[in-house]
Amino acid sequence: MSITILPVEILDIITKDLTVRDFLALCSTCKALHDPNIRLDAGYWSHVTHEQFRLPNRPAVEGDGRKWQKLYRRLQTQTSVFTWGKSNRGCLGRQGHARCNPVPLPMNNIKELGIIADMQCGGWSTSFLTSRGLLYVAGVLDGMTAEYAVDGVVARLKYPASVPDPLRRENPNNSLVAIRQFSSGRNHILGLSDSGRIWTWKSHAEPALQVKFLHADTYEHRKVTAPGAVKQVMAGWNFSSAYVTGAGILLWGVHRGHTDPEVDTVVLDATAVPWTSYESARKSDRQTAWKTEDEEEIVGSVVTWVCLENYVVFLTDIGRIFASRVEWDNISIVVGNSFELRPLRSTNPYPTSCDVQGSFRSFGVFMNGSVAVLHQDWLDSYSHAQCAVPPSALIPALQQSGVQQLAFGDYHFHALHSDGTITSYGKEPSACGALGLGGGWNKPSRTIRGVLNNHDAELIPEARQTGRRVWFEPEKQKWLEFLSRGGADPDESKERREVLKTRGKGLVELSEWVERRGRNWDWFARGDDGDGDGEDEDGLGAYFALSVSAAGWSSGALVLVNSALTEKMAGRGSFWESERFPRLRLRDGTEMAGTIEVSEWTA
Ligand SMILES: *[C@@H]1O[C@H](CO)[C@@H](O)[C@H](O)[C@H]1NC(C)=O
Ligand SMILES: *[C@@H]1O[C@H](CO)[C@@H](O)[C@H](O)[C@H]1NC(C)=O
Ligand SMILES: *[C@@H]1O[C@H](CO)[C@@H](O)[C@H](O)[C@H]1NC(C)=O
Ligand SMILES: CC(=O)N[C@H]1CO[C@H](CO)[C@@H](O)[C@@H]1O
Repeated sequence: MSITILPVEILDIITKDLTVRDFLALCSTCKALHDPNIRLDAGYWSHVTHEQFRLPNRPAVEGDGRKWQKLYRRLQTQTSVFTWGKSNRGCLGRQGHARCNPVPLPMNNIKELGIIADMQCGGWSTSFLTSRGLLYVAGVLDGMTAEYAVDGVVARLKYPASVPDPLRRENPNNSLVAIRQFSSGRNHILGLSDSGRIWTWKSHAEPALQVKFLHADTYEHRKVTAPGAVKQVMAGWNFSSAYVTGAGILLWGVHRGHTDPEVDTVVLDATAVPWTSYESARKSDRQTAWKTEDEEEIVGSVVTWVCLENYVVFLTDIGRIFASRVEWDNISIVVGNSFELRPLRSTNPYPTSCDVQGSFRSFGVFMNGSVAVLHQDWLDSYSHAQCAVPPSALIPALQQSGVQQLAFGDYHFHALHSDGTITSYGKEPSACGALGLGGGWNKPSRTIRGVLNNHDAELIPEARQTGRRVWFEPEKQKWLEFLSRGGADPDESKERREVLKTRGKGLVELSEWVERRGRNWDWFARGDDGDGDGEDEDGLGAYFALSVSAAGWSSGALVLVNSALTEKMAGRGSFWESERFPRLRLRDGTEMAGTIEVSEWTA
């Protein structure tokens, strides 16, 4: 019997244990194994990419083997963290205290830390995980305290003296401290180690505490399917949670106030969220394992969940979404009954790419390519009156547009799409730049993107149709300034540019035109030479975002930067300098003022 007749799923199990070098060697042994179905198998490449770089697993993420292989290659050298929005106690990880930071810029001093696997924003911090399992933070965890950090400096999170220093990789106990997955709340961080231990931090200056539970045993070095294994941790606005196999989602308040340096563990009284402990069992007894005790509801087993300010919302493996209200009794958590959010139930019995993501007061539900964005107020109304999903939840730009991740700040949010782009929605308090759409504070270069600067800044509602992308290219910012000052012929465009002041008729079309032009930037920047000289051979472009995060009034993204391409583009200089301020035909059929020809729209 030949190995090549095995189905791909079986081959996956065999190849999973191979290093990339061995896998490639295997694939080059014969023609049958060199077949793209095997050589570019999505199962293998996504597994090895996640394992080796500690990339977080998100249910909504899909990709073919080719994409995963490209990511695998580029992750080795190209990760960078960009931040924007309000600079608050050093959370942007760069120097300076500008009140408005609408242009995404890379964080200082993180190149030498190695490959970045994940990044998240907290209320006053940006934290990130490296592929070695080390956690770092810029800013301070709790801005309600007198804690300060040095601007532009990142601190490595500390551990108690009783466990090894995670920098010493050769220590056999390193799995106790190397972080596999982490989560940032507003003012604290939770980490789950390779061994399955939960750590909690409340300050970058103090060592972590290990978390144990009074009424649920947890065990390390176990398969995640074994009872007592910790599968995932999730930090909420002001509480913590973990999924413990057999016990379900456990909640506890943020632990504060230990001063004894000898103490390395806290034992907490956690509260289980009802209906979250059912396990998916073997096919034959699936149904019984999945049902509530009184057999009233079929729940399924938890795939993932989010912690909002007042709710926990969880997704199960049969594509159903449930919510439970979180109440406080002084500092203890009391959790209400779980109830299904029926309007979110898929009409398809086998929905794909299901996920739920969110924080603070908003969350998004992903189901087979469509995404609903909801506020926790809707959960209040639904629990009283079973109301339908409001039509405004279905933002056109987020439907069937490959959304893989949503990240919510207090008033703004972002979507990460499968092509590595990020779009922005909502508003910026104090016009702080949290949308990341570039331009200068209160300048036409912001208005031209559809950001209306008053005391707060808000995106025009029409931008929800196609979205407004965050631009990482420095040249695009220069182009924005150039264009909004009038382009090549400021006198000729004077009358047309009035729309940037009046914000009246024509602004919708103008900002959409600028958006489309920006989306085709790589093509313009490279010109017509079509030399195919290989800088972008993987087709991921100059900037490819792997994840996005937001909290409060700021945001960040983990981005792969192809420096060969960025240098090439920068080398082309201001190739746009003969460009005029566009003259557009408007939706009502009229044309903008001016004498030049009506501008073409980019596809
Ligand atoms: C590893 O941890 C165990 C249990 O905590 C301890 O007994 C042992 O001394 C540790 N080994 C090292 C090398 O730190
Ligand atoms: C809340 O709990 C803390 C700590 O247990 C206690 O000191 C305080 O008195 C409690 N407050 C109320 C209002 O019960
Ligand atoms: C957590 O936040 C909620 C909602 O803002 C608040 O009602 C509650 O008192 C907070 N709990 C603690 C312990 O701070
Ligand atoms: C199972 C299912 O409903 N799949 C659909 C998901 O959405 C894509 C894109 O719209 C459809 O092509 C699939 O049929």
